[in-house]
Amino acid sequence: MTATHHETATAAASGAGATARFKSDKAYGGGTPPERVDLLAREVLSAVHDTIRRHKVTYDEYNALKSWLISVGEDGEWPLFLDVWVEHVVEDVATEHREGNKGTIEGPYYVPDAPEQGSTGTIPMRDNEPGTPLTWTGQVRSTDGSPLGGAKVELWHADDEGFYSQFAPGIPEWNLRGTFTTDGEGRFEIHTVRPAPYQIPTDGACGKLIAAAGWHSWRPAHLHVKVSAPGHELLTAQLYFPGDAHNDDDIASAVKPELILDPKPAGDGETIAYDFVLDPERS
Ligand code: MBD
Ligand code: FE
Repeated sequence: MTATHHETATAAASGAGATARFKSDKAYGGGTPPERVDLLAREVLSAVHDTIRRHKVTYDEYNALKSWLISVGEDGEWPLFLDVWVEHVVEDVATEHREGNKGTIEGPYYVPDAPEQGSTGTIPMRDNEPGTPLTWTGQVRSTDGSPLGGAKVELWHADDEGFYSQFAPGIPEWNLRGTFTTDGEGRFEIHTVRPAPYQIPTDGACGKLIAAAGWHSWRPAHLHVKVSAPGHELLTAQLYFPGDAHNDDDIASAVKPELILDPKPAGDGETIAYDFVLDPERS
């Protein structure tokens, strides 16, 4: 199948989708106590004030910021902006106690409840889905080495053009999104295709910031996963491919050396072996 959504993929449409997804699915942090809001809001504002004084920010620059912030909301790009430039630090802090697998950011394009595929299966994809076929075998274990049968491995990733189903037009709803459940020995085998690198939309507010600052707009190709098992902390991670030009300068700062795969050629595609170790929940 030839993908034809190129012309119609817009920042505003994928941003609106990501914003709706977030609002339908996430707690808002409404329980944050006033002392904490006071402390954090004051410190962030104070860092802004310091920057203005240190660099003698002008009214022109202040108005450029104001109009840009308005456009982030209009384009629905708050999820994209925050997940690209802020989430990686939140993730580091949230998982620094872990002994098991390194994780990384979730990003804006996760959708829960992707179709169940069992322990061995093919992720939902189109007939003749473009891209190098990928066979991934792995095992989920606890930090004490015991295999975790019945663990969930939720996998979602971009297609061979860098587009995500449900956030770009013209792609079937659950394309390249699936839930796998490990067998009694904690093992799984997943068939999919290699994703392409991801470019931040150039026509939205985030793209305007990138262009205005002279940055590049790329994330390296990646597979997103959430791995979960009863009594264990949820692991959110991404896996990367060696040699990707942007592994060293991911715009979202989400690559860690432990998350880079070692694919081996096999037939008309490649195989990867990657296991997960989950931390037991802390009491
Ligand atoms: C992505 O695909 C992604 O994973 C992140 C973190 C941000 C933007 C797009
Ligand atoms: Fe992604």
